[in-house]
Amino acid sequence: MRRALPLLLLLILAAGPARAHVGSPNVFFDGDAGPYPVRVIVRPPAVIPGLAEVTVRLRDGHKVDGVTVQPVQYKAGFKGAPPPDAAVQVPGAPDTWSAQLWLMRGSSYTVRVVVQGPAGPGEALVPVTALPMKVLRMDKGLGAVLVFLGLFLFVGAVAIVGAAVRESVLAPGEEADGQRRTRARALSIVAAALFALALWGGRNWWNNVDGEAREGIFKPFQVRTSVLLADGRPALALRIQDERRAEWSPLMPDHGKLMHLFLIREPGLDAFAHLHPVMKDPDDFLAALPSLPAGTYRVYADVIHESGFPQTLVDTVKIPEGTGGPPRDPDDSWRASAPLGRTASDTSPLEDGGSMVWRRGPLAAGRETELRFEVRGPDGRPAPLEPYMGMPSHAVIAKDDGQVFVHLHPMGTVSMAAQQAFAAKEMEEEGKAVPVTMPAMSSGNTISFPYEFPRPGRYRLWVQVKTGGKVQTGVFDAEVGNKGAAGP
Ligand SMILES: [Cu+2]
Repeated sequence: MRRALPLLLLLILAAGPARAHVGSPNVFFDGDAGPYPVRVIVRPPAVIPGLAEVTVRLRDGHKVDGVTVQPVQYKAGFKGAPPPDAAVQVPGAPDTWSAQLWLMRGSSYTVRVVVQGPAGPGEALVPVTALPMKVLRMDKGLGAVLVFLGLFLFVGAVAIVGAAVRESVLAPGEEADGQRRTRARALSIVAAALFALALWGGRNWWNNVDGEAREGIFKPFQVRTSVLLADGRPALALRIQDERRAEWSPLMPDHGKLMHLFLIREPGLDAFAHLHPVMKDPDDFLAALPSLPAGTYRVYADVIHESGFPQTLVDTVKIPEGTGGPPRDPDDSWRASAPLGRTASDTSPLEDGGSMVWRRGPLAAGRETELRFEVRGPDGRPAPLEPYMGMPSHAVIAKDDGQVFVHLHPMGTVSMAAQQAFAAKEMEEEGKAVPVTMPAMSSGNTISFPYEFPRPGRYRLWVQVKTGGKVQTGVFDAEVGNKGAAGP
């Protein structure tokens, strides 16, 4: 036992955290739980089933009596949800509560957050997508320990067979004769072969299970984009080519559009477009192309299913010279700018002669931050913001290598359409009307986005607002350091 203890300790240590970010999976929500303004952060697990970490912070420092969180899977509904878990007040941060939730299936969920306080209960729905994003790798040290233990068992089992054949029927102290020894040796070899066969079978079984897990890793729908002539001008055509299409629930509009398609020119990220393709048939989308410099563009198309499940469809497309013409959708917008790295300024000129200023704070990967911007008119005075597709602002953040793309709003990364889908379900099942957070427009000329850069590196940000009836896009670059590099 004394010898087993360090080994056991080694096993426990070796099984420590193995988490990596894929894309930008963490969910941010700035909104209200009834009378309480809250920020909810959900860090979904990378493997399913897995534990999601939920943080609920009272944004104006409210003192409340308790917070519960409950995972509600879309298909199972509110009736089929497990009972709510009580969140624990974080020591030293009385306005912050934290909890862990098991997400059992790859699906769209909402986390129902209920705050109990002096002003009564308040509820918020925070949509979260649980997806198997990776297969956990075995730690090398743990692997070595297991190989050693396996060898030990194998040799031990063969030795037991040999000893049993040789000595089990002998009286104590009696020596085995030559015939017994020979038989023991022969049967040891047979036993070793049988055990090896069993190991080989086990290996095949494991490879099957592992292969299934790898196939279960979520991949968005496959799409093919191309440029073709429609009504005499170049247009971007996107076709969904995926077997799963028929089994999944149909798409629903978010901010009033079925698809929000973003084009980002490679490699300098120096041209950007935010288009709203029109559905020609359930698998075909078409958008007239605005005037963009020719080149290779990354395509990111945001869609959301009626189950509240969002996807970003990804492709690349070559855009030729000679695009342009009036936008077919008045909410389409585009912007060309200097390549990544040459926009170090915190002030970005806007199309109308005004400017947008980034009130930049320290940026570190994996650390919650507030991206805050101010909009000024051509006269240098604060410019009042008008809603752009129902939001005070839309922002897109992309990493230079294409590995991170996120579309966010002042209310965070959650999709309003997903929130509404769950609110409608709650109304239907429980007759309870949960007000869906409507983004406040009262912020004057300032907007801020809750976010956490998933990994260090170079990023570009496009921040879109509407002033004077026109969409304006501010362009900023960010160098994101390692956690810990930016001070406490
Ligand atoms: Cu948006």
